[in-house]
Amino acid sequence: MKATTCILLSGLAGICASASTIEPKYRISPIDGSKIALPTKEQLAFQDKEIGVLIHFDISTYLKIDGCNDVPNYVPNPSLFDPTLLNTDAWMDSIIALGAKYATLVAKHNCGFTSWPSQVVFQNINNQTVPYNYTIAQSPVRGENVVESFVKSAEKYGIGHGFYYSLTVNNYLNVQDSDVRWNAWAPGQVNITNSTYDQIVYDQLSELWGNYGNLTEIWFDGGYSSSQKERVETLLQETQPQAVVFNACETNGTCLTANSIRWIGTETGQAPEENWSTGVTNDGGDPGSPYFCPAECDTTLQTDDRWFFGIDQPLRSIEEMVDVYHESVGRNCLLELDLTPDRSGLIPASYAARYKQLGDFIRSCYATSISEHAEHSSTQTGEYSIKLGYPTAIDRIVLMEDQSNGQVIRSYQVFAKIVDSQDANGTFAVPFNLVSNGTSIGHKKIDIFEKAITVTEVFVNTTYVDTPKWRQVSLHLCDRLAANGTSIEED
Ligand SMILES: *[C@@H]1O[C@H](CO)[C@@H](O)[C@H](O)[C@H]1NC(C)=O
Ligand SMILES: *[C@@H]1O[C@H](CO)[C@@H](O)[C@H](O)[C@H]1NC(C)=O
Ligand SMILES: *[C@@H]1O[C@H](CO)[C@@H](O)[C@H](O)[C@H]1NC(C)=O
Ligand SMILES: *[C@@H]1O[C@H](CO)[C@@H](O)[C@H](O)[C@H]1NC(C)=O
Ligand SMILES: *[C@@H]1O[C@H](CO)[C@@H](O)[C@H](O)[C@H]1NC(C)=O
Ligand SMILES: *[C@@H]1O[C@H](CO)[C@@H](O)[C@H](O)[C@H]1NC(C)=O
Ligand SMILES: *[C@@H]1O[C@H](CO)[C@@H](O)[C@H](O)[C@H]1NC(C)=O
Ligand SMILES: *[C@@H]1O[C@H](CO)[C@@H](O)[C@H](O)[C@H]1NC(C)=O
Ligand SMILES: *[C@@H]1O[C@H](CO)[C@@H](O)[C@H](O)[C@H]1NC(C)=O
Ligand SMILES: *[C@@H]1O[C@H](CO)[C@@H](O)[C@H](O)[C@H]1NC(C)=O
Ligand SMILES: CC(=O)N[C@H]1CO[C@H](CO)[C@@H](O)[C@@H]1O
Repeated sequence: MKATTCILLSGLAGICASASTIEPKYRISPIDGSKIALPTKEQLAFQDKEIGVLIHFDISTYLKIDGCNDVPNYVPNPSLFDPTLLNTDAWMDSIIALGAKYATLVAKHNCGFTSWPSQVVFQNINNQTVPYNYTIAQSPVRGENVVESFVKSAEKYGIGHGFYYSLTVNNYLNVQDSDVRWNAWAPGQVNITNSTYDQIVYDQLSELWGNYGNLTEIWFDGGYSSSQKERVETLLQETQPQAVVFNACETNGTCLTANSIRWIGTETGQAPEENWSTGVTNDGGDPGSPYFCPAECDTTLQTDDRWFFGIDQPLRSIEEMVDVYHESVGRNCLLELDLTPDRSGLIPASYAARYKQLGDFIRSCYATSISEHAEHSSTQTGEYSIKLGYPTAIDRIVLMEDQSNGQVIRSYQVFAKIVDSQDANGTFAVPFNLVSNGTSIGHKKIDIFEKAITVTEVFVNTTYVDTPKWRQVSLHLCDRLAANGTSIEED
């Protein structure tokens, strides 16, 4: 049952037409004169979070189809929304178990249903003032406010919170691609003008951005239209200047805010091997771009790119999710994993177990490093060395740049003195062997070697556009849990 392939429509940011108001910030390389894009402190703090969740819970949770995408005449009855065990603290248990540091809640998806009791009123086509009455207040759980409960829980658990609100589709208002359709009105829809639609968007964003504290992330699914841009930009500056905004840039660099985050271009959770913190296109980015704009890899735990809870929808295996971690966070991309409360309002137990399993793997492999007590040193020419006191088994390296003055490393090579007993012949006087190499490091790069090796020394060499500042270089041994495709059931 797979109706849509790309429910989030994330890549469609390029629909806004007004001129750029955000100038890129960069400095000039003292080495080759190239542009080095500079981050905002909010972007750096956001990249540090590494893992977040995108919570899909809405009237669509009660549908067979995965949300109101591509069904413009469908307005599900609000009486369907009936989470009898709703508890947003319970959501936080899974978020903490996964190791996520921020949570972005779908507050309004494409059906138009708002999971907070929106007080917005507007004029319909006959100039009557009517309420936006397609909200949780029209559902069986009237009196509840999912948005408010979620925010309180997130604050209680120390998780950054944000909102997803789609500006381009609203079935209740008969809107597709940011335009009110003139024909084909369907039951449950109200009749408005295009300018009324923009006003409703502005008023609802004012409620969301004005009443629920400082947001960590704002998620524009499919971007925003040219007629919406200016007021949205002003509201953003007035109410949430510190928020990072997903999909805030057009591919030519017209951005809503300097705190922009870009889409990686797929919903599989995989960044390209080479993925820069800079550039505004929906892919691996561009080391020469003057725009600092890190990528986010949004993906699902359920199979088939299913974002809302699906009855009997299988989950992706732990092996696949471990690969997703390495191909997102391990490739300088934020991992934003879908979190899927079911129709009761709770995270199903099997899902909760899988989130924890993934979090447990990440902690067991990366929370401590085998090289913590080794001798670390770096040079002014971009080299980094780790001398271990004794032959030590490792199977991977974690590289992190300090990007506060921009991402400067352009390529690297990792060498190790390997002393595996069958090769070493009792002497440590072995040469350095190349064990991994690559281009972009940025916030984090994880290289997993072909097999575990015993080493006495590891040496990293780089090319760069300014002397690198290392944040962390560490060695780890995690073996089977991390090998791509290796089954943990093989125990
Ligand atoms: C980006 O493209 C839009 C049209 O989509 C145009 O209005 C805007 O001026 C362009 N900005 C730049 C910086 O080229
Ligand atoms: C609604 O108000 C607008 C502007 O005041 C006017 O142009 C329009 O004719 C009115 N529509 C109806 C149906 O009265
Ligand atoms: C929504 O408001 C309209 C106009 O006031 C009204 O006709 C309709 O019955 C209301 N629907 C619900 C579910 O309250
Ligand atoms: C809204 O604008 C679009 C694009 O200009 C147009 O096709 C549509 O008819 C308009 N809708 C209404 C209700 O006027
Ligand atoms: C919406 O407005 C159009 C144009 O005025 C009209 O043809 C249609 O009947 C209206 N639909 C409803 C449900 O009011
Ligand atoms: C929200 O952020 C502003 C700065 O943008 C800060 O002054 C304010 O204290 C913050 N509020 C909370 C509740 O953290
Ligand atoms: C180990 O040492 C022996 C004796 O010197 C030599 O014949 C052999 O080739 C060495 N093996 C390796 C792998 O270097
Ligand atoms: C990594 O090393 C291989 C083998 O020497 C080489 O072909 C490749 O171009 C290198 N890649 C990078 C990004 O340096
Ligand atoms: C490190 O890179 C520099 C510059 O490319 C090069 O001169 C040097 O030989 C490299 N060192 C090693 C051990 O590869
Ligand atoms: C990693 O595993 C996936 C399936 O989970 C497979 O498609 C892919 O080819 C594997 N990659 C490598 C490098 O083994
Ligand atoms: C290895 C890889 O896929 N690199 C890609 C990184 O992103 C740039 C920009 O999209 C691509 O050109 C590279 O192919």
